[in-house]
Amino acid sequence: MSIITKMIVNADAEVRYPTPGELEQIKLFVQSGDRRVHLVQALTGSRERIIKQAGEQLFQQRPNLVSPGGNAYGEAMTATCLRDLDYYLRLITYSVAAGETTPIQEIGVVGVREMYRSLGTPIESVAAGVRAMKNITSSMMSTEDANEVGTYFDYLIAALQ
Ligand SMILES: CCC1=C(C)/C(=C/C2=NC(=C\c3[nH]c(/C=C4\NC(=O)[C@H](C)[C@H]4CC)c(C)c3CCC(=O)O)/C(CCC(=O)O)=C2C)NC1=O
Repeated sequence: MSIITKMIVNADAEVRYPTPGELEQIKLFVQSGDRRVHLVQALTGSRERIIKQAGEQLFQQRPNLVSPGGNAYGEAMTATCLRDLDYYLRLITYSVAAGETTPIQEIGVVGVREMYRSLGTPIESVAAGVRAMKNITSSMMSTEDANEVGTYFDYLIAALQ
């Protein structure tokens, strides 16, 4: 839920007008809008590079994944693995835009353990792939931008441990 939707739901549940504190939060959210849009554009514009390099790093660190018997072995499975990284980077852009972790949580985290277990995909290696995306992204950005985006990567990495 966005911060504005949340404010409306909370206020309406108590049949009251928005509080000064809620309005202050909305003001901060609006003021940070240009920044968030700029970060989403940076991530979106570099998505192919981020995913390609993260895949290379992951398979270099964990060659078993792409060896016979590995979950990402063979062209189609490797492509599906990179697609999952793309899915997660996309969810990160949603969360950066919304200024909160809810999109990552609701779309990409709920039930993910069971899902990867049933696919035989080692979830800690998915986390390693996301960590590689974080490092590549950080190296392309200012420290301030990298810190802001980094909080969403960290949230996702922790959820995939
Ligand atoms: C946006 C939310 C969302 C997520 C997260 C998602 C993940 C997701 N990954 C899948 C498969 C897969 N995911 C991987 C991923 C990997 N294997 C590895 O060894 C690596 C560690 C890793 C890449 C980093 C692979 C190889 C498959 C195919 C497994 C198979 O078909 O046996 C599948 C099964 C169906 C399909 O193939 O599309 C789903 C649903 N789908 C979604 O809608």
